[in-house]
Formats: sequence, C-alpha cells, structure tokens
Amino acid sequence: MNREGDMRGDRDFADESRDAVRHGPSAVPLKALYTASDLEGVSHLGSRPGEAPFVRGPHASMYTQKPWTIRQYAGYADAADSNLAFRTALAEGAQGLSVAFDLPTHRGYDSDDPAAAADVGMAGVAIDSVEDMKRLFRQIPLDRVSVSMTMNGAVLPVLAAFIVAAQESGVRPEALTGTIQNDILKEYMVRNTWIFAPEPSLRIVADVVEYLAERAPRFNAMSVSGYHFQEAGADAVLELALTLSNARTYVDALVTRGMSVERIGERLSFFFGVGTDFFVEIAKLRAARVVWAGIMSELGARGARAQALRMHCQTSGWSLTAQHPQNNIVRTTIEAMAAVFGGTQSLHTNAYDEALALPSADASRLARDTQLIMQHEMGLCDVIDPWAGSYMMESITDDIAGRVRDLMTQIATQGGVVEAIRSGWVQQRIHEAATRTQARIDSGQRVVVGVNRFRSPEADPPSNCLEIDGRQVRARQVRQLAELKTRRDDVLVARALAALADGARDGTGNLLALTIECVRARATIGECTRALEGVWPRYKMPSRFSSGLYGEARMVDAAWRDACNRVSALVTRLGRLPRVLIAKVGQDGHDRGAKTVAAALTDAGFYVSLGALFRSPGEVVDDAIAAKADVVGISSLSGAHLDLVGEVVRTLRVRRPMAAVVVGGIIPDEHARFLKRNGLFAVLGPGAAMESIVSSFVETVELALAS
Ligand code: SCA
Ligand code: 5AD
Repeated sequence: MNREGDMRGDRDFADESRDAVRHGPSAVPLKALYTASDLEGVSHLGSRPGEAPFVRGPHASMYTQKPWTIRQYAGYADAADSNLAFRTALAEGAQGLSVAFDLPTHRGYDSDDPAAAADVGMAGVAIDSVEDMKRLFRQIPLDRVSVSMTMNGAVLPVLAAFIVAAQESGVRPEALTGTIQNDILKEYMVRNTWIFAPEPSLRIVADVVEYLAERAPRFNAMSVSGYHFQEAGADAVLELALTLSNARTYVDALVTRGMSVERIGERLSFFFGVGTDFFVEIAKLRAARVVWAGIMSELGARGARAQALRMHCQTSGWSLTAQHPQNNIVRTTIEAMAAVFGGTQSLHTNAYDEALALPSADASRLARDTQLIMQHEMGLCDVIDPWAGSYMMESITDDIAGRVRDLMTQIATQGGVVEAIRSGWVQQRIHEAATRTQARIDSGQRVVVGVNRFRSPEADPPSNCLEIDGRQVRARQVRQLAELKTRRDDVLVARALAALADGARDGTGNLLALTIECVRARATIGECTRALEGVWPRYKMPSRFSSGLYGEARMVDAAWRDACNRVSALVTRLGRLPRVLIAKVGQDGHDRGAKTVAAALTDAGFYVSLGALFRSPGEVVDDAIAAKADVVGISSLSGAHLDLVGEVVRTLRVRRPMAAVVVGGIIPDEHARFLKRNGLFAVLGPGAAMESIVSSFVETVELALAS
C-alpha cells in the first residue's frame, strides 16, 4: 500500500466509533482519537476550580490545600468490636469514620426480634439503643472526627441515638461533623432497606434535614447516592440521572416546606460509585458537578457552597472477583485513581477479599494504605484537575452531561421519580442493564481477567477471611437489651413513643426531635420503629424481572444453546416446564443477582417465580409450595446463610420433600460443605457463568426426580 493509502487508513480508523470493541456497554460511545474539533460547543471550558459550573472541583485549591478524606466504610459484629476497629484505623491513618450497620438495624428491628435473628451483626454493626451507640464511639472525639452513617430506613432512631450519645459524652449537636445518608428514594429503586412507603419516608427525610440545618449546621444532612445504582447495574448516565433526579425531588420537597434553596444546597452531599470504565468514570464525576450547578442555579441558589456538588466515592464492589482475589487490589487502585482524577472529596477503597467475606483486618489495611500511598507517594495531590483541557476528557464530560439532562427530562415528564418507582420503570431499567452486562460477560465480549479469560489454576482462597459468630453477637445484644429495659423508666418511654406516633399521625412536630426524646429515655431502635409502624404500616413491594433480553443476547452462543437444549430435554422428560422459585431470605435486599438469574433461567426454558424480599425461611417454603417448585434457588449475600438456608432445607424436607435447594452468593467453602452434608443440593459461587447455573438447575431437578 502506498503512503497516502496508509494515511487514509489511519484517518478512517481514528474517526471510527470504537464502541464495538470496548470492554463494556459504555454510557457514552468513545472514539479512538479526539482532536481539537471535539471541543467545539463545549460550554464549560475556561472555568476555574471553585467556580461555577465547578467542573474542575468544588474548591479553588482542591487537594493542594487539603487532600480528599480517606474514609473507609466499616462495621461488623457488635459496638465494642467495631469501636476497636475504628480506633485502630484512626491511629493508622484513616481520616474520618463511616459506619456500616447490620441489616436488622437498617430495617428497624432490634436484635431480639425473630424477623432479624440470623442477620444480627453479620453485614455491619448491630445497634439497638443509645447505649450501643455510646459503646461504638467510646474514646472517639466526636467534635473532631467526622462520622458518616449509612442509614436510610431507620434514619430517625439511629441518628437520634448518635446525637444523644454525643450529647451524653459532652459534645453538642452544633459541634458534630459528618454525614447521614438519609436518601430513601434510591432504597426503593435498588438498595432495599426501606421500611415505610415513599410518602411518609419523604417526610422523615425532610424532618431530618430541617432539624440538622437548625441544630447541627456542620453536619451533611443527606448523601444522595448513585453508588448503589452502579452496583445494581446502571451505566454512568443512568447513575447520574437517577441520583440528580432524586436530589432534585428532595430539594423541591424542602422548598415546599419553606426552606431556602441556598440553605438546602449547603446541606446536600453526594455519593458515587467508581467502576472500571476509567475515562468515563472520571468524566462522570466532572459532569455531575456541571449538571447539578446548573440545576441549583436555575432554582435560585447563588453561593458556591449551595451550587457546588461535593461527593464521596467508593470503588466498585461488583467489579471484584472471588477468583484470584489479589487481582482486586489492582482493580481497586485504578478505580480509586479515577475517583481522585474526578475530584472526589472523600473516598472508600474496597478490600480485595470483598467477594469472599467482609474485609479481614489485613485486607482493610491494604485498602486504606492504597489511598495513603496515593496521597503521599505519587504526587497526585500536587496538580488541580489534571485532565482539564484534554480533548477526550472535556468532550466526554460534556457528552455525559447532555445525556444526563435528557434522561432527567424524560424522568420528569413521566411524572418524576416517585412515579417512576411506583410504575417499576427505574427498577426495570437497571435490571435490564444488569442483564445485558451479564450476557456480555458470559459470552466473553466483556473480559474479566481470571474469570472468563486468562484463567490460571486457582490458588487457595485467603485463609484469614473474617468470620462472625452471629449467634454470640445476638446473645450479647439480647442480654444488653434486657438490661436496658430493667433500668429505664417505662412510663417515660411509653409517653415519648406515644408523642412520636402522634407527631407522625398529625403531621405536627419534627420527627427527629421527637425520636431524640424517645431514645434519650432509652427506647430502642425497634421500639421507635414500631411506634411509627402503628401509623405507617411496613411497606411491601413486588419483585419483578424481565425475560427475553438475556437469551436474545446469547442466542448465537454455542455454550448457551447447549444449556438450553438440556432444559428442553428435561421439559420433554417431565412433560411440562421445570419450575423454579428464586428466593431471598432474611433482611438481605441485594437482589441484582437474584433477578439476573431469574431472567436467564426463564430464557433457558424454566418456569420461574421470583419471591418477595425479606421472607422468613418458613415463608420461602410457603412460596415454594405455592409455586410447586422443583428447585428453590436462594441468593444469599449477607452472611446469614448458615441459619437461614439451613432452616429452609430442613423445613422443605418436611413440607415439600420433592423440591431441592441450591444456593448462590458469598458462601465460604467450609459452610458450603456443611450445608451440603445437611441436604443442600448445590452451591453456586460468585462468577459462575449462566450456562453453568442453568446446567446446575437441570442436574438438580434430575437428581431430585431420581431420589
Ligand atoms: C476541603 N475543604 C477545603 C478544601 N478542601 N477548604 C478549602 N480548600 C480546600 N481545597 C474543607 C471543606 O470545605 C470542609 O470544611 C472540610 O475541609 C472537610 O472537607 P470535605 O470536603 O467536606 O470532606 P469531608 O468532611 O470528608 O466530607 C465529604 C462529603 C461528606 C461532603 C462528601 O458528605 C462525606 O464525608 N461523605 C461520606 C459519605 C460516606 O462515607 N458514605 C458511605 C456510604 P467545611 O465543612 O467547614 O466546609 S457506603 C454505602 O452506602 C455502600 C454500601 C452500602 O451499605 O450499601
Ligand atoms: N464493612 C466494610 N465494607 C462493607 N461493605 C458493605 N458492608 C461493609 C462492611 N460491613 C462495602 C462492600 C460492598 C459495598 C456495598 O460496601 O465493598 O460491596
């Protein structure tokens, strides 16, 4: 080929959209080459850090004056265990705290509640009362260390307990710094720790913001979260559009109650996930600030503090693998770099053993030290917004911002986010994105090193995974609850709880102020929640999934067709479709996996029923009987499988002996062996390709029929 031909070839290549060869379905198509012409029409160019639209960061000096806060999310077992972990972390370089609560606390159950028994202390720290909260922060100066609390459903009693615990240790609310997540809308969309229906929950959110603005003005009253959308499967544009739409809904609700936009803006903070799409993730964080500044300015906010979006970021848990866990250190480091280049204010880096268990002490230290190395050894804090001016970065920042605005308009014209939750539109969109991603991984179009390509012999899993003895934690909590109840003035407690219920019913009084009085009198988290339940019954939400998408994406794939043929043969043998119940049990609301598996099994030819969330083992068995299930597939990600799955197996054996149980999720090998010895058919670990899951279900039905 002559030289001219070569050059033409190069140019053609450069102009071509490379979406088809990218590592995943990106929110924005990337080109192989960007040039000056890609900057035409980009309106945010030329702005400075600390100035609207804040694309270059919320502060003028950014990390050159103060690096981002190293804030590791942590919590497990009971308050004393977690307190020790917090104090050790602070002594070793952590700069702020971030509390992970256990699932019963999230859902407003005390540790002695039968609905919560198996989950106590498993996925976070168990907090039942202000006494637990005091133990959690023993010897930690709450006027100097900022504390983030990931709490949404039970925000009233948990935040009340924090405020009272601080007061009783001599720290006034005015001195408290930190953040309460207090973002209920995304709970209905993905995270699933809601307790009440959306409308009363929005009142709770607003009461919390108002109280904090008045009494604890240094505390961020909300951390509007996109992280969970990403973890559930959303791409960058969907993550931003939903997060900013939710934030906008909160602002509107607060304005309606008479708060000024300026004051609201100063109270808001944000939280995003940072995954493996390196350039797009940096651009996403920059675009988030541009879009939000525009919204706040339109609403009338004038000050930088109210217009600038401040954010926490967490590296992606979903991107981490159980196979070759050390590879996760590399993934997390690069994701953390994207968060830093995107200008985050605060960061959590995930532990490498995340797909196997809660972080061990070693893995937590390594995750934190990753950030210390970034701050102190790599010079990353020396230059503000180093990607500014890059043809690629500025172009995709602008592209993402435009797409986010369009999607937000689409959500608004549908009646807004509350309506989009009620119709199931949001849940469906995220689920569909997750299903497509799974199909791309299973077909090898999206590479996951060590999982679907470049596999090497598996090393033994790390031997020092954190094991929690949930029964022991629960026994301690139950004992302490009983002691608390003997020492308190029950009349005072009853009066405070009645006042809280009245406040909820009549719409009068600030619910956080009322809850603080309950908690001060030593009412428990569960009692406060039950008082509100008397007015607002616990919400129920149907679980849905979409069939068709997964199978369509894998239609041309021989491995998938083989698996489908095995199902067809089984159908012929049975003379009907094999029936599966996909179930979640206990307080674990992580349903991405359950929904994806339900979708794929349907496409393979099973008749699938997807159970509701938060079922007890007995209710799962009821559902299995109602569905006439041949197999019950339980998804368990909360660590409570030994008790919960064990009980499903035992009860099913009596009530529907022909049905077999398989479990998928994070199940240590030793537990898998134990459960199998006790009647479980199979365990499907993280990273299993869908065809092997299908085959496993087929084999389970065949074996169950034979026995
Ligand atoms: C910072 N400051 C500067 C500056 N940089 N001042 C001048 N020049 C600069 N360059 C000032 C700030 O204005 C602030 O002061 C103070 O320094 C602290 O900085 P900051 O940026 O506000 O940092 P931080 O206190 O860490 O707050 C960050 C953020 C907050 C605003 C994002 O909301 C936060 O910490 N969020 C964390 C949320 C979190 O950890 N969530 C975990 C979720 P002033 O205050 O005086 O202005 S985990 C989860 O949900 C996932 C798992 C699950 O359970 O589902
Ligand atoms: N301790 C530490 N990290 C946790 N995560 C969830 N619970 C805990 C906990 N108790 C992190 C994991 C998970 C993400 C949602 O939050 O990284 O993927």
